[in-house]
Amino acid sequence: PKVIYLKDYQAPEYLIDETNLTFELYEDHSLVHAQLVMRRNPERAAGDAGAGLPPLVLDGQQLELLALSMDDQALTAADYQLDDSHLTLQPKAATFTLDSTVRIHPETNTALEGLYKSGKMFCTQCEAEGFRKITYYLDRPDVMSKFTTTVTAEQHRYPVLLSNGNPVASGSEEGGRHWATWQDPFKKPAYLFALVAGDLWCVEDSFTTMTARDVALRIYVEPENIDKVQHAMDSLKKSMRWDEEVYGREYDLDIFMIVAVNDFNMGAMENKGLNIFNSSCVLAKAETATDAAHQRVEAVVAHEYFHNWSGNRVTCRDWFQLSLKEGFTVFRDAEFSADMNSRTVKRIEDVAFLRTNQFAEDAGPMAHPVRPDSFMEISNFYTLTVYEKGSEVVRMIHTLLGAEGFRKGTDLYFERHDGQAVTCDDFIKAMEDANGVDLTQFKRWYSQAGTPRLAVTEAFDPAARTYTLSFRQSCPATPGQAEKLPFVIPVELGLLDAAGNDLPLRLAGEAQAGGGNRVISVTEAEQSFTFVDIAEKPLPSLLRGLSAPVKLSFPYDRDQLMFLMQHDSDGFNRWDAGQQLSVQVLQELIGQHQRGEPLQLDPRLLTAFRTLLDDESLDQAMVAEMLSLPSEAYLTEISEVADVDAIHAAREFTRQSIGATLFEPLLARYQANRAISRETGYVAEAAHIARRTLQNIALSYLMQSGKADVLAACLEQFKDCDNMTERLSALAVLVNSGFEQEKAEALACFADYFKDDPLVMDQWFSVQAGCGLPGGLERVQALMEHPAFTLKNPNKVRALIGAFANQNLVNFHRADGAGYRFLADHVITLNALNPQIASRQLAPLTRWRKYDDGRQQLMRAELERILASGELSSDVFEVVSKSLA
Ligand code: BAL
Ligand code: ZN
Repeated sequence: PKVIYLKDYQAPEYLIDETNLTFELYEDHSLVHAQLVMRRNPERAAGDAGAGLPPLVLDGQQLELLALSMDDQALTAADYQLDDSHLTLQPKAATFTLDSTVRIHPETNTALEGLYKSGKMFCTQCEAEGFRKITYYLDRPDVMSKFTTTVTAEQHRYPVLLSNGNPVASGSEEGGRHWATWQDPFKKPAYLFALVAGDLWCVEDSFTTMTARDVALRIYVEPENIDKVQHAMDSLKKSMRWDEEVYGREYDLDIFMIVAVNDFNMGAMENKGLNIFNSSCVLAKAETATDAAHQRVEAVVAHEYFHNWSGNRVTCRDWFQLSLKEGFTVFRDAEFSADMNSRTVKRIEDVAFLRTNQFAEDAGPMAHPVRPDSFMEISNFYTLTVYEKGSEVVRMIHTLLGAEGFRKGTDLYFERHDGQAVTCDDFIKAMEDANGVDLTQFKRWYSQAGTPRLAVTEAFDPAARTYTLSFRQSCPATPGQAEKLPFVIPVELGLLDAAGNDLPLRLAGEAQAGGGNRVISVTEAEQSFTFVDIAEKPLPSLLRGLSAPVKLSFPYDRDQLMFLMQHDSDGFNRWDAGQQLSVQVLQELIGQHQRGEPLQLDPRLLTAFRTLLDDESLDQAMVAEMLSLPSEAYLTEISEVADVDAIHAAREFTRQSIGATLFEPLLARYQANRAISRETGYVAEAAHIARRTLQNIALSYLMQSGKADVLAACLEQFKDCDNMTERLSALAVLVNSGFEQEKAEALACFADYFKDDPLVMDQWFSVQAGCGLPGGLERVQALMEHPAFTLKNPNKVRALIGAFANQNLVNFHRADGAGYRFLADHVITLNALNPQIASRQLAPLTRWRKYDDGRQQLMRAELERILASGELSSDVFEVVSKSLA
């Protein structure tokens, strides 16, 4: 495959003012008629007088060209060149109309890109480059066009026919077919095109916008899911209101539709006026979806809705700018979730995810800047770096400018660029111009890959009453980037006195002290900040809320971390101090395991956890977060060389010690919370979610004891609850226990009851795939044969293969390499079926440098086997070849 470079970007030679599409959908093929009203791009026309018009090169893949005409003149094969990805022809005039008819095969499209069938319905996924599998087109985001779409299909099978914009006409045809025409008044790139045809039911509601316009809201699902839509509808209305209140952004069409489909590569897609969702990100009711799933639905509905402005009204000039819309929109959805739920807990969850997964990507062979410089396959760049780190970059701008300054910047950005396809630089320029600041150095966050390190030391001078913090920043080399220049690192901090209060802060040279929390900007490789009027040596609380996506180090001892856990005014840093304490304790145990010594847990961790459990005034959600140990994946990420077995042994030993030593307070919390669950039934509110989370964490620790009465409590919860949060937690605890008979019965009973609900079965697969008890690979191999499993459904692949390789590290990294062989076998099969999903599943193998020599060799051998396995998709080829480089 060819490498595409950002530096080679050129504006399009031609533009498409109007796109008129007619789809004829049949069971064994479909026909697409496209009429494109085109003209020479004036931006590129300077030399035309002498040189004549350049050729028109349209993108097109897997299309059978049946007819082509220009300005109503039929073209023959002599008039154009056709290869497997382009149609090239020579326009005779600067404006012209091109008509084409192609035949495509959605019914056999297993890549789920372009037009395809999910179950019995037709649907589309065009981002990033799927539209070229629908018709010949200028399939690039800077070509924006007004679309009119007519869909014709058999009425009985496909009573609902949808596309972008507003419905303008419909009717019946002979032979039991019918049609509908949709018109989208907003110009858009082809990646935002959508079409759906199916036997769907919908839940309808309405929203009155800030200028008192009524918008019809419809969520379409297959009939059996009609009772799982209310939560998404509520989330949609909250999102629409929030975007008006926080960003001043109003919805612009008269109708907003969401469609749920079972087979979908991504989480969801923001097509203009017609969002298409993976059913896992829209369907939720208490009996079948956990609290976490409900929160994910709320977040994804918001994310896709927010794209209407950050993505659709203002879109990307080219795919290197993907983070322009994704980083910004992730930041917007994270702030929305923070406002709807607990801000601190949301930040904790996001940071734990970022540190475990994005930091690992930044340290691996696929590391790339938030705005990549090159790619082979753009689908490989829908990454945690573009999304999550991109969001952190926007968050830092928010931190540096403050909420008001940031809003001034977004107002200017939307005003200046509405209807345009723009770049990350345009976004920054709007922030600069609206605030009168210079973000030139800050922009290195877009161009330099890797996670910066920030090492901090302190010096207290009692005589001068000064306290100095010295920062040293560095950033490891990443592929293609050996040296990095200093970043702008906003560090939010406080200094705690002996009683745990924030001291008023005054930097040397400042006239007076400010509050106890402030942001300083570290901009140089080495830089010191001296605080004055400091009578006694304080304890610093650094990088509050993770104010920059960096790895911070400060030589805290364990007593200091325990102090911060209790006293830091910043909830996030209280949690983070607990995590650092746990990491220190776990790393000590890992060392003991490696040296063959008996494991001895530092009792201070148990003391800290007991304090949390005993304090009933604390927010239960925070207690639950703080009682959660760092994951094995995170412990792997922060290791130089990850010792899989030692990490697993240390963490399991700690869990057992917690369960044994804190049995009484854990049981008290469990019983009290479970009693409320029984009494109130399921309540979807934050306080109840927090209570259930703590209840289930307590249960998982208690079960480590192996006591019969804990088993009885677990079985009681499994059988006698009214919601998936309690049921699935009880099942997971059983699956990870040694109670073989009860486990088998519970799994069978669950599968029998929920066998017809694919999303619940995904959870059933995941719980088993993640079980770290010996024999994990064999269990997963057996589950691959289960009738509910299929490689053709991305959710199933993620639930079983993905959960095994990413969350069951001790089994996946078996020393004999059988886990690696298993994954490689399925990547090879998936490469032919669905390249995007195949490439995604590869990630754990790409991290081979983290492991010991033996495992490194085994992992590399599997990557080489994939490379030699035959014709590889560009998706898989890019990841494998970069991993082996
Ligand atoms: N644009 C792809 C799906 C999403 O990020 O919303
Ligand atoms: Zn997005």
